[in-house]
Amino acid sequence: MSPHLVSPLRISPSTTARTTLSAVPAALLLALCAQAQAAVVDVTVTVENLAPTNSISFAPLHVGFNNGSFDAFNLGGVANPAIISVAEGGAGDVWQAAFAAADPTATRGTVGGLLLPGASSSLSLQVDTSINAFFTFAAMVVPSNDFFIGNDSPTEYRLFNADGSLNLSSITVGASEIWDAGSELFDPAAAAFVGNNDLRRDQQSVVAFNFAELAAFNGLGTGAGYTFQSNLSADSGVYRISFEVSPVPEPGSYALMAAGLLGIGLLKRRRSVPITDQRRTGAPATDERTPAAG
Ligand SMILES: [Ca+2]
Ligand SMILES: [Ca+2]
Repeated sequence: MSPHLVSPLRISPSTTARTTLSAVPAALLLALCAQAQAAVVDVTVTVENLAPTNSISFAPLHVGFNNGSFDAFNLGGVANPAIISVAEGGAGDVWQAAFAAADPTATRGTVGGLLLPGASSSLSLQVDTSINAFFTFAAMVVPSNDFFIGNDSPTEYRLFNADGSLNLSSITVGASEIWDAGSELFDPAAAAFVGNNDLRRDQQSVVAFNFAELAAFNGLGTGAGYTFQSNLSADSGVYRISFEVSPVPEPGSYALMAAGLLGIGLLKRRRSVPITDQRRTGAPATDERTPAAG
């Protein structure tokens, strides 16, 4: 075999080691940190009640960043216990439990308290955008017996793109998008916020759009002290949900960063060794930090 074919393969072990040490930590650090930051983000959810003064208020908003598999209700279908727990009392405990069972890796939460007309509230959550690209929400409308806002299709709001960036910055709900769960009969005496919420009577109907019935509460005193006046039309905006994201490094990327810095530190230490050896052997030093002559 000709020496010309063999010699290019004669790379000394030390050269190989140095090349690997210098190239890998930095490249790996950058690549994996970028990946971690793209997947997990800090999301601030801000909710605003856009309804006119003295009109509808809202119970706390239940939210879930999810994989698009949890479907809480259907237009024209009989309301299930999950959406009834939102629509009739606002607590949403069954909704949260059903969500967790259907999609165990979803990030769920509840934003704010009672949201009066003109008020706003925020909540921040860490979301893995690679598995929870979709957003689902539900809140009771008060006063009502069983009215709520929420998304029928679990894939209606894709919040994140494949690269982790925000696909939409806000969702605005109009009065014409308010739902009647069809589970509790209309009765001001039994309606939350204006009556005794424990006096419910079965309606045995289905989920349907309905905001006009809210005007039947006009003139009643609410739990917050104002006298209710619906003042809603079909094109009234009643609720806005806004999203802001900022990157959050995962704990794993901190460990990786430390490993990368350690690797670079070791490399610098290795490179400093020949200079030290030169001093010990009396060879001319290549730096200028030589001791002053006595
Ligand atoms: Ca549905
Ligand atoms: Ca009803």
